[in-house]
Amino acid sequence: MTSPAAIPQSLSRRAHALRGHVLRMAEIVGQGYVGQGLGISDLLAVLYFGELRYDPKQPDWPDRDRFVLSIGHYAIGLYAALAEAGVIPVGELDTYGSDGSRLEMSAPETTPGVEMTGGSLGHGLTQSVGMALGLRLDGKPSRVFNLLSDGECQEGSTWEAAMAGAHHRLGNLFAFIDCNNQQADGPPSAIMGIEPIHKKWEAFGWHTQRVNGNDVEAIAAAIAAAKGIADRPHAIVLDTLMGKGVPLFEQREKNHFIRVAPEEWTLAKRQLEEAGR
Ligand SMILES: Cc1ncc(C[n+]2csc(CCOP(=O)(O)OP(=O)(O)O)c2C)c(N)n1
Repeated sequence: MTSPAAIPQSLSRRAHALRGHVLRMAEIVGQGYVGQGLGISDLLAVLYFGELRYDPKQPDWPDRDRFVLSIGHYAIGLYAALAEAGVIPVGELDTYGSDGSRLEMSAPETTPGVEMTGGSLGHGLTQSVGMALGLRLDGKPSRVFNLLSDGECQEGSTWEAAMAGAHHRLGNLFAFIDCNNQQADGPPSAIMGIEPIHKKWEAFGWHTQRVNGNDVEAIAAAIAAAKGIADRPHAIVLDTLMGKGVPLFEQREKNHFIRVAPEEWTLAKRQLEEAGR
């Protein structure tokens, strides 16, 4: 079981390692949700190496904290974290997205460490509210950490769940909203604007903070502050940069699903290496 005591420098190193795993998986399939995996690595490093209570050798340990990935297509990031944490073998990452692999492009709950089958967006917070309520009714100390997207904030089911979470005063529920300012067809402001999104969570009765989602210290501090409040669920809005750590991908205009030319991988890996120095 991990203890929530890692220091920020080691968290940055972990985030860098996760980005390396993301590139490795993406290069094998040649395309995909690379920008999301790179953008969310800082949060996943803070959670898996500084906050979550889990046992890598016993992923179904009943008292574990639950990490619920609403956005199934971000699986590439989650697999990177699960491999780095020792829940799945690092070598298995090479099977990502291939026929018969446990590491499907959209995470299925049959894979160790995955709590919810993703794919259909807008269901993660509803399930997380149910889990948090159930855990509390069972007298369990476990907490639920849900990662959802800015695009999911356009879905009614998210707000029903937000209302229920506040009504039941679920202090054991933490929602991270990845505001990477992209959805499949462009920025949310051009599709259906969601801002000021932190004020909406606040208005729904959640203890709300907004931080730079690519700053491990800021994320860890926000979680620490949230833990001081027991009678409300917690929303932490993360402003992230898709492709973070690899300028080649940071600068792509439409980076929801990136197609990468074979020769670009060498540059991408070199850029990540330089960012990690
Ligand atoms: C209910 C539902 N509607 C539509 C889709 C198709 N879809 C897959 S990813 C995606 C983009 C959603 O935007 P966001 O969640 O912000 O993801 P990002 O662009 O940051 O990856 C869409 C519309 C889906 N998976 N589920």
